[in-house]
Amino acid sequence: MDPARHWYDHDHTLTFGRRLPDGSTALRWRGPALMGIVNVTPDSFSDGGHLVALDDAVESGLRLAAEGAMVVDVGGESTRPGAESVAAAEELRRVVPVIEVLASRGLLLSIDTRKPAVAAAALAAGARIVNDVGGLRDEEMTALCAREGAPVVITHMQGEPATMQAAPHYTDVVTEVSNYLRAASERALAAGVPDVLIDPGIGFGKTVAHNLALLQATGRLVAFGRGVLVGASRKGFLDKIARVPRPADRLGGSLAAHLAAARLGAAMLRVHDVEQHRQALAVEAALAAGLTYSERG
Ligand code: HH2
Repeated sequence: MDPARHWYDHDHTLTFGRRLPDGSTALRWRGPALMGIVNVTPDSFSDGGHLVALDDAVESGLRLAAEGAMVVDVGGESTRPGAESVAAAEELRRVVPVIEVLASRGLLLSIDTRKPAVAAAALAAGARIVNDVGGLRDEEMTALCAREGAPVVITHMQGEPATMQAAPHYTDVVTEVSNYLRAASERALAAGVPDVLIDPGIGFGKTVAHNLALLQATGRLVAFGRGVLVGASRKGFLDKIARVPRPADRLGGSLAAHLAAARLGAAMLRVHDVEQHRQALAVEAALAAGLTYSERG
């Protein structure tokens, strides 16, 4: 981040290997952008439930975009601690129809998956960005994104979702996560992936202390010169700090964590509550601008 400029007017870019609908090959934005979350992860997936899930997912994607999400992230496998993995065929069945509809409505979509087969189908259906919480550990995923010209969100995760919260351990969490993200980005770019965002992976094999250290060190990741994505929305560490057992009640904690990351230069925030984050960022930016703030009408 350019130290001469405030976080709220820093320019960010994400480069694509294929043209976007407006003919450009780069997405440019100013200040922290919002990535809205659409989960297509129903517990049971009867045929009746499928239609309901499709309608709900499409409606929520459109709403998040209308509220100000620059990107809408569609996922068909929960990666919450303890979650079991889902077969690729099932994940595909969940996400592809949603992506087809939302892409046809002009939304910029990312596919949240660790599976190359799911990413390939999602890109073919109209998604543009791959959000790989597996952190591009799979070479097939790297090759696919290079071939398809899709930029990737590279996320750090220690272990696998089923067991990652059992006993997270680091000697120096910030250095280890930074080194991982730096090496993974360099590998991806050398393999032909057009661009990356890097993500410390809040809650992915981390204790409360690890998550706090990483949020506080957002600036160290920003200094690599790649956009930094932070996803703390409704995560379990907020409950441990502020005692909020129900994830849907964790908006206040999510906002506090994300505003801290924004002030330290995060380029994108992955959130469930787009409208409330848009408001909070607008006020935070106005306050930070202080006397230099001018009415925008
Ligand atoms: N967190 C979740 C899922 N995908 N992607 C990125 N880049 N960063 C994250 O922190 C991240 C992510 C959390 O997992 P899930 O269990 O799917 O819940 P939800 O998608 O509702 O946040």
